[in-house]
Amino acid sequence: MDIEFVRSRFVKHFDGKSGNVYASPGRINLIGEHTDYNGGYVFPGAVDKGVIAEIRANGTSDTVMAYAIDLKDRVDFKLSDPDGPRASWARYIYGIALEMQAVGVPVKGFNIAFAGDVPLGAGMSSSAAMESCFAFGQATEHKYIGVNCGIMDQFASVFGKAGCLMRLDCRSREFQYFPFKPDGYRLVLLDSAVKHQLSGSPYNDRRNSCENVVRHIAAHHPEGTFETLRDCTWEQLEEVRAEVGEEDYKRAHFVLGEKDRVLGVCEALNAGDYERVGELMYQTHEGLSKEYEVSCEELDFLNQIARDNEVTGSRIMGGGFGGCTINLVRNDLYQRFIADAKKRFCERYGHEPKVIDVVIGDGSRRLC
Ligand code: GAF
Repeated sequence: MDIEFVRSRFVKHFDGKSGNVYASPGRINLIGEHTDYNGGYVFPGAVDKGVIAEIRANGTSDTVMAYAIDLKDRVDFKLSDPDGPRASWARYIYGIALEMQAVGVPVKGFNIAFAGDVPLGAGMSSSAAMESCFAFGQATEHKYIGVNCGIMDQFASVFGKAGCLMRLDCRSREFQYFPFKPDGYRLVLLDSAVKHQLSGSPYNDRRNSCENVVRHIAAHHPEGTFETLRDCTWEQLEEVRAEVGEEDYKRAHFVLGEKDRVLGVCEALNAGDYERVGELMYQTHEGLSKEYEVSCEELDFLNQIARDNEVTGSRIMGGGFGGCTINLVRNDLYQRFIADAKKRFCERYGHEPKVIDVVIGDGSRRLC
């Protein structure tokens, strides 16, 4: 990401003056998928790729002039317009500004230009990177984009720390940094280029299924407090199996297992047992594919290639429905795995997967 590049565009597109520059990263997630909105644990880290935005007050009461450098698209809108802008990228800016006003921050007109290098639609949270350059990303997703996401992406983007993953308890919001420099292994993402877009996708349906199961369990146990699947046990899930139906049962079954797997990964990391971390990653992939049903043919194929190459661990990363796999691979197997993945994927789908080596970077910050 290049500050000078963003500054040159900002100065050119507006009134020649410079503003303040902020950076916010995308994220990876080692394990703990679809657990955040179920009150469970996640294990993300910020990456060295993200969004840089330059911003300056423009002296108006509520006019925002926004320039998306990569798209070469300029949109001006008023914060007082109840509908807001139509361009989806501009709706993030609109949503964030309105959410800030809603909590009492006086937001006036401003100019903004931004650029990013997080691959779009790869499941690395380019939208959270954009939102965290400002604040309040999760509410923006809910109210202005239509994705009832959990807190993981924005949290990782804001609190990321170079060289560390973090275990976040999404119920209490307590988190702990875990230095992550696996001796003899590396993390690599393979982007299927199947564009994952959560808005309008069955992402919200998955969340509804989980909430439905919680409601049924709560009805059986009026003495207890059941806010999310985090509060539910395996036995309680079995009790409501027939009444919630097989589909919702499978979704909840995955989530309960995933909660345990994150804890299993923590134990394995503490013991330096990366082979165990990898086993749990494969189990997560199975669950996301067969129970939560957020995989696709291309991602299952990439997972199979990882297995064939004896890669330690591999799974879909992020919300699913496209995007990439995250792979924990021994250094000595890395070249062979990547070459095989490129060759076989290209033979089947006519293009190679994009290879993204993971470097764990810092969270949101002001650059100048
Ligand atoms: C997306 C969402 F934005 C996150 O909140 C999380 O639910 C993730 O999918 C799945 O773990 O990235």
